[in-house]
Amino acid sequence: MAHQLTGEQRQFYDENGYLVVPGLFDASELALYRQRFSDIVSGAVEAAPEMLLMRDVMVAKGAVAAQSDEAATAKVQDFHNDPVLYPAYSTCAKLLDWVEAFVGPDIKTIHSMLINKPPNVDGRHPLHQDLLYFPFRPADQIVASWTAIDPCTRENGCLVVVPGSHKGELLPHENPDWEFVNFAYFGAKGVGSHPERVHLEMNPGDTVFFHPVLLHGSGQNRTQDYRKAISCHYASAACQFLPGAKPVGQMRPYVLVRGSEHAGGI
Ligand SMILES: O=C(O)CCC(=O)C(=O)O
Repeated sequence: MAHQLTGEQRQFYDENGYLVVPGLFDASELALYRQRFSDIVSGAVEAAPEMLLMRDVMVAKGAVAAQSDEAATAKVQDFHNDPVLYPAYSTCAKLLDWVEAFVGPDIKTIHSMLINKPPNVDGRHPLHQDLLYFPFRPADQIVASWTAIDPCTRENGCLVVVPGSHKGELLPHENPDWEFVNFAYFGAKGVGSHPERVHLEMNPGDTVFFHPVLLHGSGQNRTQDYRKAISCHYASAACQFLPGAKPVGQMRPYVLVRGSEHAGGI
């Protein structure tokens, strides 16, 4: 059943384009995600079909010698076939109850990631808008969940958002002019680091829901600890493809996880 947002929460989301929910996941749930990530990147378990394991660009280019698989990995992406992460995070009822408050009762998962920010690499993610990656609309029926697995601080590269930027347009994106940029970490053109950005420092288990047009990114991890987060994007099954657009395909299926399909929907 949909979580009922308070008037204050609804107003905050509408005005700012994001909402932080403290303590949505507990330590045992976060430990499960952490362990599964470790097992996947070390090869202790086989990566699920269609899952992408992405090495940090500095490691891949030999600029940094990583001491472990964990130190070498920027993220695992598209874990919709993983028998642990997907049910334990993306389709868990308490998360879907919140998602329903943003996108309505008919919910599809459209993308998933466990993001690792290891020490000793650049690892920055420039300010960008996730709608770039979704060939369907309306944007208001798409939402991201992003849950801190570790404490996320300014020092270790917490999420950064530009409040209210979701009211703007989808901007053109490009590779930032940095020496080391992870694969497909595009930045919104002309935005830079934006003077109105806000750092979302979060405790483990805190979850932020955000709009796909919200400008967001993250900084470098300047500590010697890891900064992990788990994230999933959701859309209403009623969303419709843009003219001429096609589903991304088998590699990233849109999976109905609550409610009903819509004729002509994604
Ligand atoms: O977790 C992060 O560092 C940022 C992730 C992000 O914004 C993304 O992958 O779109």
